[in-house]
Amino acid sequence: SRAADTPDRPAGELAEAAAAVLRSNDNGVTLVAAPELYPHQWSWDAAFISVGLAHLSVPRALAELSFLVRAQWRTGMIPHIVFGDSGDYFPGPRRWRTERSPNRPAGVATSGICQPPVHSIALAAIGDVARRHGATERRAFDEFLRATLDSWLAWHVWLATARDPGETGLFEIHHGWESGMDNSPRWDAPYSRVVPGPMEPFERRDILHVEDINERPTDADYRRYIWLVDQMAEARYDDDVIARTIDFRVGDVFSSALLAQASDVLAELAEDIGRRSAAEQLRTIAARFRRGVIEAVSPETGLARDRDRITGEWLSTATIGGFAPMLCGGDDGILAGQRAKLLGPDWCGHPALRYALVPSTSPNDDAFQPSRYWRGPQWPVINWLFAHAASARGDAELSETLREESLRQLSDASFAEYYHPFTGEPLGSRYQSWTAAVALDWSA
Ligand code: 9WN
Repeated sequence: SRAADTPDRPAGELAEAAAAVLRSNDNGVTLVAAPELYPHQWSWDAAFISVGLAHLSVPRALAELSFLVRAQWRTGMIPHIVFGDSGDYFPGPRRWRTERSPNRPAGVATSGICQPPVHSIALAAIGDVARRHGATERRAFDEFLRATLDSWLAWHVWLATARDPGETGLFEIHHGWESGMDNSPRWDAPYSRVVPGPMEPFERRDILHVEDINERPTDADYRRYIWLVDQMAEARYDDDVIARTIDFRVGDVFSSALLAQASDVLAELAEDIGRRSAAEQLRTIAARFRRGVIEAVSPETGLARDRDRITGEWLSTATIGGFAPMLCGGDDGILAGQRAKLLGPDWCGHPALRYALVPSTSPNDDAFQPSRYWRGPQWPVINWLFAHAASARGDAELSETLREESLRQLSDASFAEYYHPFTGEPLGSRYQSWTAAVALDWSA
């Protein structure tokens, strides 16, 4: 275990508190993403959560991923929500209407879209913990890997085909929720062109579970979110029909970088168990998306850009999406420039920041809003992703800086969903599972 005491709370105590959150968010079957706001299993949350759980029990961590894999669609898609039996969340299964699709999984209710493909990154991290824990956990990990490799492969292949049929190297998302960064300014321009028509009324539930509704997306945002859900239900979740008819089609640079990174990691795991041709297939996917990410870097700003597929426009708001190359690599010059920028005054080095961590939007960008969700606040899981990728690249200095600053931020033990970048105040949900999970990984 690493030696690191935070000024406010010793790492051991923080780890204990984080473990207690994970235990209390376990509903006996799966971990809810958050006790009140998100009472179901979310796809990318489950990946981060499983990394935290591995420190408590590798089999429990693997069970979390099994539960998710059981909900995989016949197309290969891993759905963004796996619904439990109860829980006050909108939109629930009744609005998603995924029963209209012949490709939905049997015996489990899910949403009909995906989230960023971080699962193999988590899987490899669990493998590292399993190796340290000894033969029994190592064996459990190997068995799980053999049993699920084809599922993870199918998931990556689906993203690379259904979502990037033209082999552009950026896969397409059809909803801001698919990016995991729902109302990020990344999506302002494409969402401005989504104009909802008459629709079945709905009632938001999210605003009942936060202290201040200004920490959440607006009602106008939600109308667009649900409009897109209705469009997909109308298309019976047929990938080809959706690609032709949906009002939101954007090449997502951050998720494409994660796909490249995760495909490389999964290729290594595949090799470990003698699956050579799977490994080769995954390396081809990794190479395509790494290229796509590097090609998306703006020569003017040095930041990577998303691309609106309907208008062809590059989207260049200064958000965390811009640092996608720092996840997947691919060009040393670009990486060196990005590293300097990340630590500079527009980002982690901004003088007003309470903790030197990556804010979701640059405080110097016009779209920046310090307490509204993905428009400014700092998200611990995102900082974990950057720290983890830096460490894998051999940049221990960056990885340690982000870890130490994050542990200071997290030392209030509120395990908030996101934090005010200037005051350090916890925002959104409290006792959010993935926040507890990364706190545990950083302090275990
Ligand atoms: C919609 C669960 C999820 C995260 C997302 C985050 C938020 C949902 C919502 O919560 O999104 O999927 O209702 O706002 O944006 O990244 O996975 O924690």
